Amino acid sequence: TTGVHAAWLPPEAFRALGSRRVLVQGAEAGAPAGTVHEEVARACAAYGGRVGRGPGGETGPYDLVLALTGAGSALPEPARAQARSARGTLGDEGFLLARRGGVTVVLADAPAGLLYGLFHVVRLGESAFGGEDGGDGKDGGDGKDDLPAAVHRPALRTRMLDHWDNLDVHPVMGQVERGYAGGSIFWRDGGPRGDLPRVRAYARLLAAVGINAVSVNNVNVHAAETRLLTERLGDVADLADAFRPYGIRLHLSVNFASPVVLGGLPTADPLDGDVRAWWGKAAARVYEAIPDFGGFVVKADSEGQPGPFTYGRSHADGANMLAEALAPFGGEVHWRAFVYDHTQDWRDRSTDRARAAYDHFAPLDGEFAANVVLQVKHGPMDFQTREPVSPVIAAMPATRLAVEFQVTQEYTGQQRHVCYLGPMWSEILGFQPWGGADDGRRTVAALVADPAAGGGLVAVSNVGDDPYWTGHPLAQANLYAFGRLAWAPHADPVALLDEWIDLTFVPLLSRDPAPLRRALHAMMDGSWRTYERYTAPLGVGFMVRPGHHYGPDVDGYEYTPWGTYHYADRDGVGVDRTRATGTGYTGQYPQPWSEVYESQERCPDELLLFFHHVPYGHVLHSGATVVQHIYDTHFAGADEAARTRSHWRELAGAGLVDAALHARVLERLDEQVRCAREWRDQVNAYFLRKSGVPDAHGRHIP
Ligand code: GCW
Repeated sequence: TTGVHAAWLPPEAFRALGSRRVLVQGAEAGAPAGTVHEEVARACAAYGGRVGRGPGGETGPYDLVLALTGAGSALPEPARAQARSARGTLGDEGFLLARRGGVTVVLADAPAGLLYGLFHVVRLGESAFGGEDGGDGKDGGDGKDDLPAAVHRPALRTRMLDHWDNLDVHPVMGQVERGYAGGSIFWRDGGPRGDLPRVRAYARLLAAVGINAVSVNNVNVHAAETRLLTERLGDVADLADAFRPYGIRLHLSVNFASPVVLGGLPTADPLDGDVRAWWGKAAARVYEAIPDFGGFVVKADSEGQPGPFTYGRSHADGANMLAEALAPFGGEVHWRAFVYDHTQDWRDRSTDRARAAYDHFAPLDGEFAANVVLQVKHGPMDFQTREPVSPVIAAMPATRLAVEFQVTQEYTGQQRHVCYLGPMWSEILGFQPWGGADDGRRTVAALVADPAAGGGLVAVSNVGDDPYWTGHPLAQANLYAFGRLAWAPHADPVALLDEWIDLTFVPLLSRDPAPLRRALHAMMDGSWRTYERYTAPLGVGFMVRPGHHYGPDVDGYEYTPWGTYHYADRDGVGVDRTRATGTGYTGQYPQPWSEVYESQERCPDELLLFFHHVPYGHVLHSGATVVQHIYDTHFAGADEAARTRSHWRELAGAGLVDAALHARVLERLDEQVRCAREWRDQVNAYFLRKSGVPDAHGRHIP
């Protein structure tokens, strides 16, 4: 759509494909295979290639064949033989890629696979055709640029984005809750925004990174949004129509109290017959309008949202009731595990917010219906810059679990700071809840990928109606990396950054991209750790300004009811979550972590203050005392932020990135540098004052 940045799908990224002779077989199977033909036709029109869709070779011979394995004898060789042997092995979304005798072949058993195969070819660029030279398809089949057949399948079945979008501007949260990229691309003034081309453009970007599910409204379901399930269903169906061609199923966040609010029933008790019947009818109406509807997302009994507790029922009762309504249609319930007491007294050291999800849900393991997915935030608190992996993930073997990330950077710089989250997510996905036992095969990624039990990966989207989609143009990389990691959790996040650079910037360049690549890596590879250095230290979390959560306020949440304390006093800092003397949270982990985290000596430095309250003079593994570490990292982090800006400044006028984009990023970097200094000074001054320990290097602490 015009006026909107093309992100990782600029037309130029289709040059290699668009200048070839391409056969698309199977487009007639409908969405999303038809999309493949449309994409190829557009690329060929732009770059002089030709596209055929029929059997025979009317525009052949072909450089690229994209086909369903079922196409059989309608395919030219070598695709025909390959289709014969691959047929039935590729799954709903997988594809095979091979190159033989100058022909690149992409085969899929099902239409979605063909679409993912197409975008894979786009990512490969010239190398899909044998590289920069000699890959013109006229090599006479001497085999020198053959590629052995490789099968690609998504590791996770569900790869989902949740939008926290409201229909209208919410008085406190704005339109998109924790949104840092403007208004919603779906809604405006209480109704549909009506820009379906923009929604399609979004769907296309998501398909290109493998996302296959989206929820289009906030998990805090306010009055108007409650009606998306009923009166506004037509608007939801319009969105589903825009997502469908890209293989993306639409979901809705629903209000647990809907039977009361919408249905006029006296109760929303999940065991009440009328309530169950109401949900059954509601689900049937949804599927009439949207036959491939994905299901419901539910935040219940959490931060004031209604839920089964009102009726003395459990989360399993609530989730299973909705599951029963959706089951006849193949829908799923994403029930969120983000449940805790937000009316705590800071003096009460026996209540620990970190314990809450496990305490609520682990006892329910095995009680959830087969089409319920329990959606668990990756950490026990709330999307902090550094948290341990949630113990819930290892505690519910008989429950389908999805892990939730936050691409929108609520606590990681709010899309004003450069903070590439790929490395954080990759650490989480690679975490071994049972340590090296079981040969270390059971990682978080493996748990959510399990074909029978895995619920996949979900993230809160960072997109809005901003011309760059994400407010900060470089925050596009987070969305890109999330999708790619949900497809291939073991991918190297730095390599994903290269993919993103190669698609977003490089195709637009006629000059050497190396300086741009170097600058972006210098700015982004370590940006999460940089952000960590100048914000809350050693895993203790928060220290943000209450309400909007941007910028430093060390004691901002210290005396509030939210359960997010650091307990700093004149002697020390940190939360004692041990079994021996603290809240007992460490006992929620299996071995070896329950022992590792319990021990001040063995606990990793970066999580020390999450698990332990220690004196300022406590010596870390790094050799520094806690208070000196705080000073050192805050000076270093703020300096690194300034260096990040220098790298970007050096690109000015070099013609490597568009001038408007350069200006937008620079404006954000100015704010990052300012804010990083503010963090440095507030945190350092706070701990200097509390501890009375001067900086060993005598640096000025204002
Ligand atoms: O992180 C907190 C946010 C809330 C959000 C909540 C949740 C949508 O501050 O804005 O509500 O988490 O995940 O439900």
